[in-house]
Amino acid sequence: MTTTARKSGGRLVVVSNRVALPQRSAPGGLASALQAALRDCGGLWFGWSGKLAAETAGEVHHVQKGNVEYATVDLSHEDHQAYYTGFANGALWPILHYRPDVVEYQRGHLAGYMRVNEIFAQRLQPLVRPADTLWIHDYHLIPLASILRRLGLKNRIGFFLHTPLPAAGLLIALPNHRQLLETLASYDLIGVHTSRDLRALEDYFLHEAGAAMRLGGQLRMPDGRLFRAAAFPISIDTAGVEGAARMAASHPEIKKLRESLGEQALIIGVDRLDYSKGLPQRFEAYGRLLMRDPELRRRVTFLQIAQPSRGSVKEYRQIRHELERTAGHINGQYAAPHWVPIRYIGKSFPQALLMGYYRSARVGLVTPLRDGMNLVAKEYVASQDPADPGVLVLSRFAGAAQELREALLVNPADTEEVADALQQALRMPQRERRERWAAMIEVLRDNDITRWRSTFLNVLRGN
Ligand code: GDG
Repeated sequence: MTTTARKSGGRLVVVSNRVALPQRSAPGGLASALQAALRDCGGLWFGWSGKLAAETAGEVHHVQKGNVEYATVDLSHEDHQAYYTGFANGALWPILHYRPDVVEYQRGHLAGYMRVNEIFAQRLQPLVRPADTLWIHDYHLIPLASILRRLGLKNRIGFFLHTPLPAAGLLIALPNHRQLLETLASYDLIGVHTSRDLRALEDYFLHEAGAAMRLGGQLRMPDGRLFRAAAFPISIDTAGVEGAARMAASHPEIKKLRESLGEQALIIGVDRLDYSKGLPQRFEAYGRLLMRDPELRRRVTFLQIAQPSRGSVKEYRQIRHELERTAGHINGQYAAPHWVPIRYIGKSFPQALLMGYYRSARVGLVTPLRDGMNLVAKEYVASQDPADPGVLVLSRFAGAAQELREALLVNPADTEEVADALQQALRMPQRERRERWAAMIEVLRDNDITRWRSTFLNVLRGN
């Protein structure tokens, strides 16, 4: 990718709702991968500054670091409310995660979402050069390419959806879905995580938007516009995570955790606090395990790290209270003076420490009701000690389940099944743990985050 990109002379322009500015410390795997892609051929990262101001995009803030420029704009309070809280996270996120019951649709929110996309496009357009390739990320920015095309941009533009995509039968529950989703046809390439998401996308375009499938997999819209869609399963910096987890073993915080556990086996969950992550069901499954397997009591501890997110959306505040209540309930029922069944922590930790926590855990419990990919599942696997690896219990409805076939796959809504899997994981002999882990780490070493971004950009650039 890199040599071809350099030859073509074009820069990469990444657009996402939030921008990982270079002065901020230790960006996550995706942000580092995008930064690396930008450095490869020089580029621009454009998006929201994360700040609220009197006016949306009154001015564009520029930061230059090496050959990469960061350009960010502020949002007005009203636009943030409509675009981000209202439409993106109040309507789109739930529908994309198969939760039409949670959708709070308002025409004014859709209008605000379209308005912010329009302003983003207006501010971005003068910064783009003719040979640049644009890569736009996620559900906040679906209509961006269609507006940029209207403003005259002829560049190659790709889109990657980080969430799942439900079948057309569900997507049509979103009011005005065609007004929004048909704008996807303005991209040259649409990337999704899995073949299931891809089928859903094709189904929508073939049966709702009047598109036709052409030989070679391109879709053709009734107005003649051609575009391509494909699955690109996102991944992690596998070697980086393996190294960080090895290093973390000697970190004082990790040692403290291990000492506090003594002989107990650790089950770990790490999630952004979100109703799509299946946390209440996970707690219930763990409670069930303790109820029916008294032998395990005091021999196991469940550590759940749940970083708060999107506090401006009502459902996120509700789930936080629900979890605190459930954890308290289970602890109240089973705890002993020297043992607490659930350690629930509602804050975030540095990445390096997380990898150490993963490595200390006999079981990684990753049970979202729906998840585009779920990078925690992949990080858990890559963090394990090859000589004595833990077991991944993984929801079938995480995109990661398509690749990590040797995990113990469960339906997260079936709390009996999850409790069974926990029992199996806690008693699994080392030989079997090693075999399962070896198969999974091979997948992750083969498809890491560098492979993901270079494959996407190669297809987009037609290399
Ligand atoms: C979206 C899609 C898709 C978690 N807690 C802390 C922390 N994390 C890091 C993890 C991991 C990342 O955040 C979470 O990624 P996930 O993939 O698990 O989930 P989402 O945030 O919902 O991501 C998802 C992803 O986009 C990529 O396309 O896989 O399906 O929903 O890397 O390690 N990081 C730090 N402190 C924490 O407490 N520093």
